[in-house]
Amino acid sequence: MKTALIYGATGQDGSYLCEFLLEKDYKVIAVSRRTSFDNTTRLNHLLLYNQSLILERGDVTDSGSIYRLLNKYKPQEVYNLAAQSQVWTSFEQPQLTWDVTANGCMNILEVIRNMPEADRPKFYQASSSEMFGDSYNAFNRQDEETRFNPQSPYAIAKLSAHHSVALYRQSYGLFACGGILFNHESERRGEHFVSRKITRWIGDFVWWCEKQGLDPSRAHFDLDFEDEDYIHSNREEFPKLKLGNLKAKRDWGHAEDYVRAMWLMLQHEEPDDFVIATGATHEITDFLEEAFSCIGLDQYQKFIRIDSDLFRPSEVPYLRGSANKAKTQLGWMPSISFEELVSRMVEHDIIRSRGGCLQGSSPS
Ligand code: NAP
Ligand code: G4F
Repeated sequence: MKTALIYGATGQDGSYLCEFLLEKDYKVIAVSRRTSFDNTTRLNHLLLYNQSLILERGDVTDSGSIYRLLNKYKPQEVYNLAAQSQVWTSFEQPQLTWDVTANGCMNILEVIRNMPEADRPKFYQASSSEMFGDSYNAFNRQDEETRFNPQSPYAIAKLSAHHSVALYRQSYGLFACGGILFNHESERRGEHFVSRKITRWIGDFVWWCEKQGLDPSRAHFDLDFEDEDYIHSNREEFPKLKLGNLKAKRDWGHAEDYVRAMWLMLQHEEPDDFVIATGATHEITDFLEEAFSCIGLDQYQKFIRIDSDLFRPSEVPYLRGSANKAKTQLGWMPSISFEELVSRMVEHDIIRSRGGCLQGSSPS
């Protein structure tokens, strides 16, 4: 039985990766940082029934704790998914973002480098398409050869970690891979990312309509939208969905497909960096249209409000990846379409708002 150790196991990707590796018969060490409130919501359905899943406390900013865990379990594979992963927050907390997202990776690499060669695990680093910033190639895509031009403290920290992985691979012979993953979402996505913010709002809106006996798909006939901030029925009011820049384009896939790519990279004969993306790009407005159409509404514009405070000091305007290298060398292909991704998220959040109990659901 192989052992894998995951930093960031309590996050969106971490929970799917735990599931994926348990299905492959791994023993999985899920590392969770100390928080004042339970942060294992996305893992609880697995922790209840799996003897092969072990929850450990640790933090990527604490080298001693990394040393302790890697020497205790001597895993064959280490996945570093830990990060301060919100781009917006990185403008407000750049130093914390650097400590966790850049130094955290270096801390793990250093512990691995100092292990006896026979004990060294393979290492996966969660790199990001944010590292490209506003850059793309002659085919209007980003691939492994595209110049990096980071546009946020988050992207700068990720790029530093990405370069560290390449350096430790070349200089010390570590089996270390950087997965340059484009945006991937899911029913477990953090609630402050734009996709989940939209689908959570739709779930709550549907519930608000239903409890007043209104049909959400015909709701616009019964509601008053005149107020800039609130939608009014004849009994109650509901806050409009506040959003920032709707013109940015993202290449969105489903996290279930993307964790499979992480594992495939560590099974490849040579350590390398790979872009993981669907190859399609959509504006935030496309996401809105698709999500509102899931509840039979075609005019999302009436339900939202643009808030200038949500615009970023610097934006990544256009992401569209080319995953040809991963397709040919790893045999990786995405299986979940944009439309299926959006409808799964909307459906999940409607059930959630009605008070349904959902596996791996993120906390409210
Ligand atoms: P996420 O849901 O925000 O998960 C981040 C994880 O990091 C959480 O488990 C978090 O713990 C943990 N963490 C934060 N600070 C830590 C620390 N000091 N020590 C140990 N763990 C710490 O992010 P995600 O969407 O799953 O993404 C996984 C990784 O891929 C991240 O590194 C992200 O930057 C990167 N990435 C994501 C995407 C995407 O579109 N999702 C694309 C490219 C790259 P808590 O649960 O306690 O907060
Ligand atoms: O959903 P987002 O916050 O994701 P972003 O910034 O693309 O970052 C995500 O993907 C990266 C990979 O490319 C990861 F590395 C990173 O960890 C994270 O998972 O924002 C997407 C777009 C942006 O252009 C933003 O300006 O949506 C725009 N947006 C518009 N209104 C909004 C909002 N973003 C958020 N979070 N909230 C809004 O209200």
